[in-house]
Amino acid sequence: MADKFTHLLDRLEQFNSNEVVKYESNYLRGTIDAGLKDPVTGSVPFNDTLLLKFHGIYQQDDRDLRAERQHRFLEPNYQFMVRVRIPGGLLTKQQWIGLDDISRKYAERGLRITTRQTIQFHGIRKGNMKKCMQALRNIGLDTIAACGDDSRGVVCGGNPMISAIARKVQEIARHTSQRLIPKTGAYPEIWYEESRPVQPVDAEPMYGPLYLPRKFKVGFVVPPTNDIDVYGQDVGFIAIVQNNKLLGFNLCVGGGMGQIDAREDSYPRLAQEIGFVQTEEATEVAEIIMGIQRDYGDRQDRHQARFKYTLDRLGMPWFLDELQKRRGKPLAAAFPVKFTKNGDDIGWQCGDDGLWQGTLYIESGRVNGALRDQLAALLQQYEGGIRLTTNQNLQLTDIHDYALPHLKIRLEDLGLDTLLKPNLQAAYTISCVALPTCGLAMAEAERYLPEFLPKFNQIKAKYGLEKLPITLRITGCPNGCARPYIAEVALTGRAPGLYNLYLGGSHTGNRMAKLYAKNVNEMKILTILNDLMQRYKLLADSDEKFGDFLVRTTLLDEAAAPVEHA
Ligand code: SRM
Ligand code: SF4
Repeated sequence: MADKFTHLLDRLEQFNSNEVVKYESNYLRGTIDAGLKDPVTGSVPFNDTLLLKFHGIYQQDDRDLRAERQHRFLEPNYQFMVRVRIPGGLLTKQQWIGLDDISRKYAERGLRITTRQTIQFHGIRKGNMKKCMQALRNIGLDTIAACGDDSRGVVCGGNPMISAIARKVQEIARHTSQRLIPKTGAYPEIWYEESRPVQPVDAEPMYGPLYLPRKFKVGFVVPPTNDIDVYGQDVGFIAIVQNNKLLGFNLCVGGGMGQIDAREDSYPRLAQEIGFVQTEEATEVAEIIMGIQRDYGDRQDRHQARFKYTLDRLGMPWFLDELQKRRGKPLAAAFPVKFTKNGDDIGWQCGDDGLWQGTLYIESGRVNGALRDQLAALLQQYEGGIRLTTNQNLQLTDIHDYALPHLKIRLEDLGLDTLLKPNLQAAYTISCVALPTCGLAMAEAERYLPEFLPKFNQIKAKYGLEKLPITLRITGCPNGCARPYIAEVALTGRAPGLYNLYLGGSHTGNRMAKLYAKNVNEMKILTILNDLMQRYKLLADSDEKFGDFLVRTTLLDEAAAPVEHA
């Protein structure tokens, strides 16, 4: 095995400390098992916190309680976030019921639908971790590579319930996820307590003992809806459909949203379309590109380790050449592609197979309290499937004509019908988790959205813009978990109550937004938006999107040097 990776192992001494932790972990085992059994602390040793990520788990602590516990000389309120692997967001009804059950038994704050269409649990205690993971296995789910330096949950847009093409793309996304996950036996050993077979010589044939330099994200999308924000993925596949047949995919590479305000050499980046691959080549191409990033990604500086930086450092001609060498042939030319929208179609839709689906708006993806109970009650008499979206919403899928009237009545009886017709803006708005669980949050996001959104809507209403969809994203820090830098309007947290305001991304997610004002509070943000929407009302072309208007009328030039207001 090692031979395949000597080019990396020979340089281990030059690499950052995470690389050494991975190398010494015996393929992600570390001392995780022993740490879970230590009753003295609610935490696990530091190195194991790094390894746990590959198992889909983050050690966190409740930040609302930090100061008080410190004052009382107590250790932080340690708890774990568990992220499930649900490629393409597809679940059966039984799986949802199982997830709901896990959330009640082991988690706090219910279930959280993420911006990569999976479920996260928050607040799981160390002593419950194995039970949680085994309960997931019992419903046919796992958390492998949901976090960590590996290929993360593969996202798939285009709504597989609506067309045969999208269903095919969904299958490829699932297959790709399966192919790209680590193959180490550590996962079943630790979580399911399966006995350890003799370690194969090639324990990680694709990854090797150092895995990837950083996270790696793959997504599939079916135009005309760019619901997954394909240009924000490390590797994106855009379905090309002709005469109702899936020809293959335009390939785009090098997207990424993360940035650190303190580092000028960090930046969000749009993926570039570089060519076309046949349908049956997609998974292999994803694997090849992952291999290139494994071999050439920066393993010294983790802040420069994402694939987008590898591309910018080594150059696109180099990358295309390397890809061609590894594939044995060049890419075909990309097809012209047009996206016309983003977000989800909330409400009812009928697929080409005559089955219905209802998309429910879930604010910030949080399913807890009454909503969790209402959905649980609904599922008691429900025969369809479930799909989670990258806009944090939940779809009821595969509903036959004959079942629809009854389902509509049940939704009404349970008070869930309102989620099928929220305010239009809601469908274009997402926020990340942020406080109290996210260790990197500098400001509120999920808990701020319910305050901010009505105020945003009030301004829209003042200028009669209720029917104008504007992609709006809020994050608690610059990391960009709600993909803010491609939104028409975005707030990224800087400090409690203060945000950077980004404006002018395209509605379809293929143009970057620009930093308009730095460190602004709510009053300033609302004043700026009020001013811009007033101008939009007066000057916009008919059907012009808000982001396009800001760019066309060069209002964004004002931001050449973003205003600092703190
Ligand atoms: Fe994220 C780190 C939550 C999608 C970029 N993200 C985190 C952590 C794990 C914080 C940490 O490292 O300690 C957050 C856990 C919060 C919590 O308490 O749950 C977190 N990210 C999320 C989720 C749950 C946001 C949400 O509200 O839904 C999303 C889970 C997706 C999933 O199911 O896999 C989530 N994160 C994203 C996305 C969007 C996407 O992938 O489409 C991005 C931008 C795309 C990208 O990766 O470039 C994103 N998360 C980051 C980054 C910045 C990475 C970088 O390149 O610099 C971090 C920080 C890091 O990795 O160092 C981060
Ligand atoms: Fe946490 Fe920042 Fe991601 Fe929000 S954007 S979840 S605050 S890392």
